[in-house]
Amino acid sequence: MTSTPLDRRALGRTLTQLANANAVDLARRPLRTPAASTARRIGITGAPGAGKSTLLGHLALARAANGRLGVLAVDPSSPKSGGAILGDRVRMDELPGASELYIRSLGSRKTSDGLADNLPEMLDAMDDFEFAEVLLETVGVGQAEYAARIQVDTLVLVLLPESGDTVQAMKAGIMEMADIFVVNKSDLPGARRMATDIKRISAITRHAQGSWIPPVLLTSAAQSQSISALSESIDRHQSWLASSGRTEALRLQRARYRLRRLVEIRAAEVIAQQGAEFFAAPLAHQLAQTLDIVGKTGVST
Ligand SMILES: Nc1nc2c(ncn2[C@@H]2O[C@H](COP(=O)(O)OP(=O)(O)OP(=O)(O)O)[C@@H](O)[C@H]2O)c(=O)[nH]1
Ligand SMILES: [Mg+2]
Repeated sequence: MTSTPLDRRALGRTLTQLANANAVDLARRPLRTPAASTARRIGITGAPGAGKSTLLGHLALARAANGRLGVLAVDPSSPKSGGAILGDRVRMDELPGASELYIRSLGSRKTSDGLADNLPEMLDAMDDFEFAEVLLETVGVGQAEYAARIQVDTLVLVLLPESGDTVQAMKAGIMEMADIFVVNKSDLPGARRMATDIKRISAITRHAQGSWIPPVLLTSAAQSQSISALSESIDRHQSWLASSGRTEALRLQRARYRLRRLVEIRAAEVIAQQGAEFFAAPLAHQLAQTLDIVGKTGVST
């Protein structure tokens, strides 16, 4: 499936360099055409403690036979322990024959969107290293989901029974973003009822003919068939993306997001470096004047 064996050290080095790169470094990287994205990207997101890492570990085992598999876990609190926890859950000796699995935990330090620093570039690096698939874990509700949505092809939203997660997700507009809903820890009470509620809400929120109807699944770490069902659902969504032409659209959206992000990072760097000088500059003066004019004329932007 892949031509060269995975050079783990080189990949590790590349990811570290990218995590520390500033906007100028990033802008100097050769631009990738959307078509150069080759790895399937699957996002697993949800509230803290929803069981994402555990689920991801089981999914990795179920999907490793599909080719070189990368797992990136964004852990805003403790990047080191997050990786260790996930590492422990995936026992390498449980992997099928020639599988190649790479797991890395990423810290999120500067970013306001809750994702790891320079995650888009790190995901591109996974393409350079010929991964067939990347599973991405992100924590949080709100901005992190939006940013994750752009970076992945298939977004799995993990919810907990009787947690108020559905209400939170609805408020943050995540119900419309998810491709697959998972009510996890289905061994706990209230899981079935919650799945029914989500189906009802999802039926109201959706939309046009021919669009993807997000399935609502029940999963539990102890039930391997629930993990297989999730894995199959991911495959179905991937096929749907390819046949509907959505993959291309997603990749273009990603390229735009990335450009905007680069400009934002650069602006933040300039402000941090030049501080008062920046604000005293003619640009700031112009900005103030513009705001004044806008304020007086009542023009909204
Ligand atoms: N009852 C039950 N507990 C589970 C299940 N899956 C995971 N857990 C437990 O839930 C807790 C959190 O699991 P994690 O996989 O670390 O959850 P997470 O969403 O990755 O957590 P963060 O990364 O900290 O947001 C752990 O104590 C797990 O043992 C399940 O299917 N059923
Ligand atoms: Mg986790």
